[in-house]
Amino acid sequence: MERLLVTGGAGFIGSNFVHHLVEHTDLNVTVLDKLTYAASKESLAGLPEDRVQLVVGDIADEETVDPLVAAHDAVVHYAAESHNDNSLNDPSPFIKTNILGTYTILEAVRKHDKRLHHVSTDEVYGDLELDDPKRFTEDTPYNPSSPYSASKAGSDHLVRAWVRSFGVRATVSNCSNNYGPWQHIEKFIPRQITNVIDGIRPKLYGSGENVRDWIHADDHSSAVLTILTKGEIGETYLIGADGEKNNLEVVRLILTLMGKGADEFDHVTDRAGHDLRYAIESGKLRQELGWQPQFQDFESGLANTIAWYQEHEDWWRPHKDATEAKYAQKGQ
Ligand code: NAD
Ligand code: TDX
Repeated sequence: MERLLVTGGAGFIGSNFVHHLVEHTDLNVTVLDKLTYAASKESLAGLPEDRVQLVVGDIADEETVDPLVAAHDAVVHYAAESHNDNSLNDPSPFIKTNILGTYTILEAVRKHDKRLHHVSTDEVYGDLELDDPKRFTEDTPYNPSSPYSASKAGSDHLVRAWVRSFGVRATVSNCSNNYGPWQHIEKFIPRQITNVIDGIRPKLYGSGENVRDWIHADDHSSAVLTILTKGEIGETYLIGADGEKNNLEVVRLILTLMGKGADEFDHVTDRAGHDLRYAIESGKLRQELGWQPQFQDFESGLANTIAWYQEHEDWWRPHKDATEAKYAQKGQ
């Protein structure tokens, strides 16, 4: 494998993956990205031009996708509409990109017999009770709650069907909540960090008892690279770093790490259909493929992330007012 096509490589996790590839492999990378509101070319700035190329285009456009897939050895598919709150406001781009876009990628890898890794989320499994001793495994039944998670579940099913019916050489991963640099400020952690920088009180949906299982984006990247190189075709791997925290704890930690009082936040209108808890059991990936996360200490990973947003205000500032105006309309 020499040439890799990375869809969505100008987004949060995709750009972290491209940086990871440049640092840890000799691969040449083409990023295919539509450059939606969630993307940023700056996240790829400074990477060696002889190894990383950006093609601006839509994954649902067969004429763009087909020749690119033909010209690469493998595809790692990150491109998606990714924000639950946006999917509640308008589901249509989620259906087009996440379902039709994945279908277009699948038809191209089938036609040209290329290896595919499909990146997905733990949200396809629905949610868990707070006191449930079980966590999500590769055998947990699908039960998505939001238009976003339903569209990702649909894309996963398409990949599994193309493996079984057409012999496409694909793997799937379902990862828990990522944090780290280059995450759009609509998402929970960077929204609260940039709120505190601006003197705005963090906004907690509902009671804040909802639990997310946090993993650093660089650990997600090393897991995807491990699956791409060592994973068994047709298999699904869950990616997680044992990082369960409720939202209240996370907001309090952000506030204290930023020198504020732990209670200087507001409770706001809850998300419709808000999933209560996600938790990943990642034993298969660790035992069969020998992967393990490097960021084991959430507090220090969060402190690094806070420092990154403090140092990169030029990157997020242009989006802050519009992002907050959208939330304000919904009392959030
Ligand atoms: P993001 O919204 O930050 O980035 C998505 C990228 O895809 C953007 O660069 C955007 O321009 C691009 N894109 C969107 N529609 C496109 C289209 N039609 N054609 C080409 N490019 C398009 O998302 P993210 O948080 O980086 O998530 C990346 C992937 O990882 C998604 O598939 C998501 O479901 C999955 N995932 C995310 C998380 C998380 O915590 N953020 C966790 C598990 C899995
Ligand atoms: O202002 C907020 N206040 C708040 O309490 C925001 C934006 C969110 N929240 C809550 C909702 C969730 O319980 O914080 C938690 C995390 O919210 P998001 O950052 O929107 O992430 P989530 O909905 O959990 O989904 C994320 O993880 C799984 C990614 O956005 C998805 O792409 C991924 O699949």
